[in-house]
Amino acid sequence: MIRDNETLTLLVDSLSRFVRERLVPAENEVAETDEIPADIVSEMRALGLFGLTIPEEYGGLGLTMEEEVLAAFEIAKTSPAFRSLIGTNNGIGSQGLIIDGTDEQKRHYLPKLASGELIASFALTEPGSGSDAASLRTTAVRDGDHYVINGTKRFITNAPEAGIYTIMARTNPDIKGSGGISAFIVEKGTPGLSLGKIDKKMGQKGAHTCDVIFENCRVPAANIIGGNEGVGFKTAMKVLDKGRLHIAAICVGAAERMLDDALRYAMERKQFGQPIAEFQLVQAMLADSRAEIYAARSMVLDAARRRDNKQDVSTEASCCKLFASEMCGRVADRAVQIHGGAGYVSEYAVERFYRDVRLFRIYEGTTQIQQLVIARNMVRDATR
Ligand code: COS
Repeated sequence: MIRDNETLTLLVDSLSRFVRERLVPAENEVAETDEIPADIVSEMRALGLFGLTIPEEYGGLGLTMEEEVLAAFEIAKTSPAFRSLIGTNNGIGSQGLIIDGTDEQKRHYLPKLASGELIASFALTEPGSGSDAASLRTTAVRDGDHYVINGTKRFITNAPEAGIYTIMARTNPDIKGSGGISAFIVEKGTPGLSLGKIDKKMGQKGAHTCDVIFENCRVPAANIIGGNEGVGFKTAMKVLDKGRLHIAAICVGAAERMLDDALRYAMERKQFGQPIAEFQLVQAMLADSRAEIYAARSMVLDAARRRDNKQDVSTEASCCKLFASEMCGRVADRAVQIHGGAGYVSEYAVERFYRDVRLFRIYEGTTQIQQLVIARNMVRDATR
């Protein structure tokens, strides 16, 4: 945790400079090669970006949620692929261990995740279970000191790069819903663990997803997160509460970048004898975007502070993910519109961002799942 404003400002400023000077100039290369250059990955490691949220005792920076979202606002002002590489170590890949892991599990894995020596990924989704996560069918059957895992996980971010996988599997086949699910850490190279081919996505080139396949994969029983069966679904939901807030912050940063690009273009581009930024119909798009970004930013900061104050922010995290990701989609659409024909060609970053940000309304819970969580919590709270 950064306890003083001066150090926090230094961190946010150095992130902002790194994004501007190193990442933005590399965006086209990443989009064309589908790879983040190795020297940039090394610099990200040296800056401590893989361990932003990992507690200091395990070698990370231990940022609070508020500090994390302030950092995320900056990191998101460039291609989401860069954020995605560090995102699983700071978020869904490591949080299961941080929130519910045993001391030994934390000591074993977290320092390597904080340094970026290991990449973590989070494997919940399956071919037959996406939004209905509790219906997952991957099984983990106890056999002596091991569990034998069988099943397939789908669209797993950073799976091709990962050294460890947080996976949710059913340890009790008699319980069809969430209570039969447990969370495990599975290491790369474990016999029976293999990967599918890398998915060809609409956007986010440089961020890789693929299937993770388990065929009689024997995992030590010591690798069950927290040491207890049957609580893996709750671990996953707690991880997602935090992850959704983080993604909402990313939506704010990405929208700010697109609006900056659109504003600059509108001030340079002349039609009917004057910059198009002087036209009120263009101004309306700029102003609506500014107002919506401000609203999302304020929501995210408020929810982050509440989480730091140990409040249950399941509802607020879903509100933030819902509003910020939809807002980001609207800003992307307006930014393309302001660019006109230029917004439809790849010479301008906005064409790429338009495709990249489409994912924000889908992953870590679709907009419709956020609506469902919010409304369910409202009904539950009203009947208490
Ligand atoms: N924190 C802690 N516990 C939670 C929780 C949370 N945020 N949300 C749910 N739980 C608990 C519930 O309290 C319940 O516990 P009990 O059985 O002890 O009462 C249990 O988990 C099951 O919850 P619920 O009944 O709400 O589960 P459902 O199957 O009805 O659905 C949704 C839950 C739809 C919200 C869940 O499946 C979901 O988030 N789906 C989207 C998955 C997703 O985001 N996927 C993206 C891919 S991962 S990047």
